[in-house]
Amino acid sequence: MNNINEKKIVLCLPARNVSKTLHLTLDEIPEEFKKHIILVDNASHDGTPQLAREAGLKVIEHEVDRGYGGSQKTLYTTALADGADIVVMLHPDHQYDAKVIPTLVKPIILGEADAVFGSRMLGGHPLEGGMPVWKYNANIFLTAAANLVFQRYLTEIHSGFRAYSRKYLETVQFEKNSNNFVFDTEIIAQGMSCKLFFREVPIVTRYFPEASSINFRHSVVYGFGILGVLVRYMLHKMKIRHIAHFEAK
Ligand SMILES: Nc1nc2c(ncn2[C@@H]2O[C@H](COP(=O)(O)OP(=O)(O)O)[C@@H](O)[C@H]2O)c(=O)[nH]1
Ligand SMILES: [Mg+2]
Repeated sequence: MNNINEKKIVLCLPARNVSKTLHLTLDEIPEEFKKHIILVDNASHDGTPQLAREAGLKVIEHEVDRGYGGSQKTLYTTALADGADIVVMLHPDHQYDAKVIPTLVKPIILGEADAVFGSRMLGGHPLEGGMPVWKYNANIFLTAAANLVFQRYLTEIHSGFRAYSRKYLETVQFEKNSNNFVFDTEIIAQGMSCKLFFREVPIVTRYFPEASSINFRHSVVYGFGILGVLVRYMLHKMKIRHIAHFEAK
């Protein structure tokens, strides 16, 4: 089993008010990856679920806001129940180039990695792509802190464009993670703790008004949330405090 036709690849789209960008995102997905797409709508009020259904996607609605992390929990639980071998998280806000999906899933198909992240840092031109300078600096600082704590090297821990193997999602306790944006860091910490293998592929950066809702104040809260995960990971690894959700299922 090392060919794309033998693997069930399910695209997972966490969505909140993406009516302006959904079609732009879908149009970039290569044809052979359009078979299995799930969109979890997190209490949108701009008609996102209807639009997604019309586009032929499997749609699950959170009528009450359950957060970005909560949306991923529903997505991965559904994808695993649907028999996914590989899950790709793609933001439907057109921030990431879906044409890269074949490159993203390849190391998992080849059995070389359990998780593959699109990295804007590896892409080389995050500032030219419009990433604000303060975000660039925070990204470098938080990724460096994560590399120190995990003792593994990644160029970016904030990517919203990721592929996970079934094994990854069956190993880590992602259901126990937070319902907000810190979910993305917690799921990495769990994979590190369970000694799973990571890979990165270069991606370009896109910034435009609809691409990011997180303002400076929320980013500071998010940054401290990430540092909190790193501290808890360290305490767990040093056996000072046992944190059950860093263990394998
Ligand atoms: N902001 C926000 N985005 C959500 C939520 N649930 C799902 N999403 C989706 O998560 C993705 C990332 O959100 P975004 O605000 O663009 O974050 P950023 O790109 O990391 O700054 C987008 O595709 C949103 O539509 C939520 O509760 N809040
Ligand atoms: Mg975004």
